[in-house]
Amino acid sequence: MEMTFRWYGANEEKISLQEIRQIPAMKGIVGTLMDIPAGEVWPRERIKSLKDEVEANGLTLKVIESVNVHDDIKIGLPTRDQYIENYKQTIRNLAEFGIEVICYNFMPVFDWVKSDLDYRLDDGSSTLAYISKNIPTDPEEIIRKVENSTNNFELPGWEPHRLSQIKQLLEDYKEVDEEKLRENFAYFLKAIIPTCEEVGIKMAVHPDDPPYSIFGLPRIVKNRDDLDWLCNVVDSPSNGITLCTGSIAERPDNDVYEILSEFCQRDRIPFAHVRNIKYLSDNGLDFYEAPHKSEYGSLDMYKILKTMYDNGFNGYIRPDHGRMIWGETGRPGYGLYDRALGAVYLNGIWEALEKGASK
Ligand SMILES: [Mn+2]
Repeated sequence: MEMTFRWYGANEEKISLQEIRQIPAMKGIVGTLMDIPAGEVWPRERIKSLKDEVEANGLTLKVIESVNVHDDIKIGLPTRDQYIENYKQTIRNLAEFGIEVICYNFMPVFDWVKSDLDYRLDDGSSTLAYISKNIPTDPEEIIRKVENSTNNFELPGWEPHRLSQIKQLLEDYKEVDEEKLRENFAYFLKAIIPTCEEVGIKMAVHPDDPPYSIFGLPRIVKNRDDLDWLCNVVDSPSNGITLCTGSIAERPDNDVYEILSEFCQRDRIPFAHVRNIKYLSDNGLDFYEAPHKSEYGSLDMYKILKTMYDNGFNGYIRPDHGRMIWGETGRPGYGLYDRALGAVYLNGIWEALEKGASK
């Protein structure tokens, strides 16, 4: 297991690499080139300078999150083949600089969705929440809502340029149901996984967040059976999962421990996001992102890490989101302090597991 921290790049961040390095036992950065639009090739020189910058600060760059998949690939338009070729070139370029894992997702139009980016907890901290009644029925309204609460940071998956064409995008997805989306996903994987095998990259799909359909758009990476489908459609160790405990558990009928156990055993989890969530309703559909420690949320973090440990997890891990605490302001979900606390807590559990096992 190697602990990592998501970092958006010097021009996109107020958190410095040096601050991240000072988090005890922090080893690596989960990096990105946020300004490169989906569909374009990531230039070698940009990857190199990111890697040099990260390494100059005593950290490693082995994981990228995300290389976004162009909508034409998800919709299945004839233009997809060029975008897939570009994606393959990006894979080759990243491998050349030692990248091992690429996190991505296959969600139509919207990446993650939350209703509240500044949800106040009793202790005065703020966090992200999903309260169904606060999700507008009009998708344009959720875009306005999110744009108004970003603290002027661009949020991953919420690229203003792309979402400014939301009407057209929704129109383009009109004929894409679950079956069609699955077909297009298989087409994409069959095209890129051989390249990944050739250069030693593992693709790691992030589960849908939330893991069910919203705004009438199909979602196909939402439960155990979907993950099983994914692993089988191209049966390769290069075709893996970013197991995000929070996203998977946003549907309480998903047994996050069982899913972790199965897909660790199948060696398909090269990267994990580990966070806790607190259910606010019996159906579990309303929740907020809780502090990492088990007692604050609805997930048992010890059981999560023990399941990973016992089933041979040897990939990269990061605390997923964090609250805003101690007066910090910044990109919602991605402050320094609470994510640092999360990383240290997860590392502590892992040390106990390792030492307990060697007794
Ligand atoms: Mn996640």
